[in-house]
Amino acid sequence: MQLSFRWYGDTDPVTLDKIKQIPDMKNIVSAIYDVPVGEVWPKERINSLKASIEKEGLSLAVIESLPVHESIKLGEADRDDYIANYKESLKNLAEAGIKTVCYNFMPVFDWTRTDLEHELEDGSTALLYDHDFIQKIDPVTTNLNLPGWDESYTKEEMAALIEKYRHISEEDLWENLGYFLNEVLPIAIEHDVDLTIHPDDPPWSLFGIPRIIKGRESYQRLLSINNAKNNGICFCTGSLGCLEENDLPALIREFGDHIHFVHMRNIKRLDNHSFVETSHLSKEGSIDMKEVARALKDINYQKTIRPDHGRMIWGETGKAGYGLFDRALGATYINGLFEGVE
Ligand code: DNO
Repeated sequence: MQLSFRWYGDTDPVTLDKIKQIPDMKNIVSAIYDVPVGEVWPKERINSLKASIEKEGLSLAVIESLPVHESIKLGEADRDDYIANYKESLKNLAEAGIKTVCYNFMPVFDWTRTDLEHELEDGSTALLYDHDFIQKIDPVTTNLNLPGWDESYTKEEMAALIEKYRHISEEDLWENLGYFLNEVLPIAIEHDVDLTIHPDDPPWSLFGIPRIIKGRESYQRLLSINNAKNNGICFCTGSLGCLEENDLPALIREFGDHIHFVHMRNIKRLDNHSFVETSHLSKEGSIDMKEVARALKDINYQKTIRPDHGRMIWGETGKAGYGLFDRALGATYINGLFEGVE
């Protein structure tokens, strides 16, 4: 496996010169953050992102994410324009030598948590998801600063968007995902780029809006759209692990040919669908990380893994889930797990 680290570009307080001091860290996962969703990523921007990473002796291994415009997820009349732009961005990325591109098909809200600074017993802070709270609130009127939300929407725009999704079923969303993949996969295949879909986080419907990438049945259906290896999976242990029924090692063994990117982190499942993010260690959460590593070793996984969210420790402040220290500890733990299982 190739260890990697997410870097949010020049404004990220976690700088490349620090990242490269993490043992065995050579690959960067990044994206272009200031091109509005749906527009083409220009070649020059991709090349300059790549150059800034290479200047530090690291390599840009994965794009996370090339986001999918809501018109595509909603199946609206102008989706073809956005799909054409998506294809163009994919080609530009392929020409720059990028082989793995991550995306998600979560309507409106990407990853959702209710508390970004939940204090753990040891004084560190972590991300928490309280399901009862989510069920009680209206996402438009509640002033929540959730990490995965597209902040470019006004409240009115968000309300209108949510209203549209309330008329969309899971079936409709699957149909729209199929339409999108049937269009973009030929380009990915032609340029040998692996598209990897991130699971819904958490993997269930929120605010009456459908979500479809949740576990085994979702992956079977995804691959029934197209079984090319380029129709890939970003295997996120923390997202899939929110559902106890998801047997992570079994999923890895079953869908391994399509797994081209892995996010490793641990969560502790609490009552009634709530969960808290813990350190990466197996014994601190609900996920047996060693068995995940063993399954990846069994399928001879050679691609990229990144330590996912960390807690905030040692007084660090910064982007929720994406500080340096605890993710670096996670990276070192992952290295140890693989050294052990190999
Ligand atoms: C959160 C991330 C997600 C992920 C996207 C992929 O920490 O795992 O925001 O990047 O869902 O498209």
